[in-house]
Amino acid sequence: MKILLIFPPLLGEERYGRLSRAGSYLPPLGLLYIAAVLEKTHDVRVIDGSVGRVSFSDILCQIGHWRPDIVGFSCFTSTYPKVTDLCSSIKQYHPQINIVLGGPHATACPGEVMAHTKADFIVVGEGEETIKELVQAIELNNDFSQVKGIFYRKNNQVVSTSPRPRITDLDRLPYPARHLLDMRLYKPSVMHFKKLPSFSIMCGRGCPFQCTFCSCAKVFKGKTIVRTPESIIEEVRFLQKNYEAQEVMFWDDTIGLKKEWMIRFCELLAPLNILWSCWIRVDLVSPDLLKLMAESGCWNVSYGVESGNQKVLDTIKKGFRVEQVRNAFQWTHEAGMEARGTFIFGLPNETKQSMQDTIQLAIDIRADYAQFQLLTPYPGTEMWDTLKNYGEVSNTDLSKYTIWFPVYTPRGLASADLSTTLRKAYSRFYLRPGYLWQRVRGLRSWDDLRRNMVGALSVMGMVRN
Ligand code: B12
Ligand code: SF4
Repeated sequence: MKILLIFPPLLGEERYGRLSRAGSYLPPLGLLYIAAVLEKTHDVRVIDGSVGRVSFSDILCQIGHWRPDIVGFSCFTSTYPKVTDLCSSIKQYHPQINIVLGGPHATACPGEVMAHTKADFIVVGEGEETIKELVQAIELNNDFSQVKGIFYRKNNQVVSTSPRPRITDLDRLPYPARHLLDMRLYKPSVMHFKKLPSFSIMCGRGCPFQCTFCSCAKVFKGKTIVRTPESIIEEVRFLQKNYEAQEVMFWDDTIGLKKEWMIRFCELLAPLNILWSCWIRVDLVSPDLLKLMAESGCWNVSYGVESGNQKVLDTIKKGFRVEQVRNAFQWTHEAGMEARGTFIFGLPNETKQSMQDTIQLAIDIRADYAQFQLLTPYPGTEMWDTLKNYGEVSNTDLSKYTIWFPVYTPRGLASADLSTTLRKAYSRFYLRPGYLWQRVRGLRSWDDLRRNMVGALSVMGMVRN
């Protein structure tokens, strides 16, 4: 069968607002995992509308020329309105095409998505096993009730099948089909790489923590399942050999849940002579682990700090203390690595003072890069269900649910407070003499200088009124 997989168009400006120049443009690994299992037995093409300037008409033209049997979309909350429009256009001109949706938003509210779009199927959660069976059922005109983990239409009704169990052995999965996209189009955010090309890799799926704003646990429900260090190292080698990778980024929700796993991982990475970076929780690191990470090539560690106020951290069930944030940043610097933090404004119980606490914490811990963003509630999260207890949704246009627009206002604050604080946070943090000196002192090459200049220009765009 001919299958076209699409990551909907989402321009840099729509995704990152004023920071578009500094944003990350990374391949859609979820869609490429789906492509990898399908291309073994089908003819598969992928369009990634998050890079370049892919328009609706480009997509419709490709569909008109190639005439796929199935079109699959990856659907985030922010891209849901575009997916809805594209489904309608496809059905209008090519009613015979089967449309399948997957990804975080389709997984979080499949019934609603079926009701409001012209999609024929939704694959809930992890998609590799389900899509194989679903495509086979479409090809053979079989009964869909046997395909676990889907929503579909039957006699004008939306029906669902029993849940699909999680894939327990991730080592068996093929690598994402990166060869179906032009990898030269992708680039991490300016301050998130030292050398190019740099590739993103996933080491596992799921997260055992319960932060109320996070939708990660929804797609990969239940257990956190990780690949063996050996399998990941093989993928790194593959990327070095086939794409001349100079650097890899581990984009797992949180790496290093088990210390022994992490130690083995570092030991195997060290001889590859590759730079790497990862996301980890502040309460999972220790000075000795960070030292080991640095010795094996890690130069940059990102932490989801979220808030500098303990009451707010407790409200979102973050599960760590501000003190642990301070320690993690200090130890990371002592190990010789950069430490980055992401911070959210507008969380439940947020006040003007707590937002100041957050900015002050980012400064105190000498974060090498701070990403301040606005709370964006996503369907399927605990926060989504309890929003009304703490404030109100001020914007229901889901295309604005990209973390840069004030869409939710906690009680006691106004929407304008959030936008103003966001701008002030960037200027207070980045335009300090101490920060500028920290960056200048860290310059090691012309490339470093160039990346810092691009970052600086983006920050100027952000702080401008
Ligand atoms: C890496 C990453 C990024 C990268 C790359 C994004 C990309 N192009 O994929 C960057 C930094 C660019 C990014 C940006 C954003 N991201 Co992001 N990102 C992630 C992260 C950490 C990993 C994604 C990943 O590779 N997962 C691994 C794969 C295997 O999982 P998956 O993508 O879900 O795919 C599986 C299933 O969902 C399903 N599936 C997915 N698509 C399809 C399609 C079909 C047809 C089928 C059948 C199945 C299927 O099968 C896949 C394989 O099992 C996730 C968190 C997470 N753990 O997933 C957040 C996450 C996806 N991001 C999120 C958000 C909000 C964003 C932004 C809007 C934020 C922003 N403004 O910066 C942007 C916009 C997205 C865009 N257009 O790029 C949210 C989405 C929540 C939601 N409900 O929409 C997540 C879940 C994190 C969170 N906060 O909760 N992101
Ligand atoms: S925010 Fe991070 S630690 Fe919390 S549930 Fe999400 S991925 Fe896990």
